Amino acid sequence: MYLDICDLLSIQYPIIQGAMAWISDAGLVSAVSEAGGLGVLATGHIDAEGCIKAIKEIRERTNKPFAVNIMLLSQQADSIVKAVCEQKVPVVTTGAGSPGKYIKMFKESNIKVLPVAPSVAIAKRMEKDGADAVIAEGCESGGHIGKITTMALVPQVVDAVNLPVIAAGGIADGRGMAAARMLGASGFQIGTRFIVAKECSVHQNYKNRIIKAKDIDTTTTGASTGHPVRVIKNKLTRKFDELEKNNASAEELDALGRGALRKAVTDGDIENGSVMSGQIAGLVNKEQTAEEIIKELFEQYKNIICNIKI
Ligand code: TUI
Repeated sequence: MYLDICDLLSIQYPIIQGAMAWISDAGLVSAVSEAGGLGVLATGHIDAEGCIKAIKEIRERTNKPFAVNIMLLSQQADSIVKAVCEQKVPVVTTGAGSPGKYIKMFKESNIKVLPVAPSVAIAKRMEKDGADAVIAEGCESGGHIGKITTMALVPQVVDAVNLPVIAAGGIADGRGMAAARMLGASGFQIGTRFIVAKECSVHQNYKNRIIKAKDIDTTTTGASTGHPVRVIKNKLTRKFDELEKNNASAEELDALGRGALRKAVTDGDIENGSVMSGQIAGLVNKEQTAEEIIKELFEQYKNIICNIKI
């Protein structure tokens, strides 16, 4: 079903900023929302108190709608859901699991729910559970990913559910948005390009690494534990490869990954830290404000869509 995602979410442009743990904080979220997209606060790395503080900070900086992402693998998910409902945020996105048990609470607080679905079966379950739209996220995305590409996933999810579909994974410019629109998507989630937004507080080394990245610079770690994570190749990923080759236990792999994202994002250690990034990083080549990014994305998208020839 095509439905104007801007009407559903009361935003100006159909651009949703992907939640990124340690990265999408109140500064980036409020800048994206203020520019007319949907800023999404990541909570995978914070507790309920930190989440409430960030929500208040966002509200001090913008009156426009924003979302909070619930990372369902987080030990704090229950308390963050409670906080988000009390704060009556307008929109929630979810990742890394099924939000089914929370949907009643979200609805009672008048919160729109947009779960990430990495497969058709999961998207159908999200629809049955009461989602307002689904985010079909292909494995080109950075971070924790599913198994199939955006190109293959989006049209299959569009055919399988009677909900608006937001495409995610491998989109960083107006061409990617137009391509996803052709597959039936009503909105576009973009993560990697917003890492280099001027308002993004990630360490400058991380931004520079994204800007320098080439098409084949990402890999996945943790495939053997059932939680593959897309990151930029470095010393850490070579250690993961070595451990996985030697059939290391899930505990050993978890220990290597623990604290690694913070090391890259906060300390700027891009060799020993986890530099999560989508495969589209090779296309991201300059720092801009969130407003410049959103205006450029939409202008390019509009020009393509309005000039399509057959
Ligand atoms: O969640 C993400 N991306 C993330 S979370 C994250 S933090 C992390 N760090 C290390 C290991 C694991 C996580 C970094 N990146 N994207 C959304 C996403 N959701 N990708 C895949 C899924 C997903 C998977 C299974 C959504 C639903 C699902 O359902 C399973 C079920 O049985 O219900």
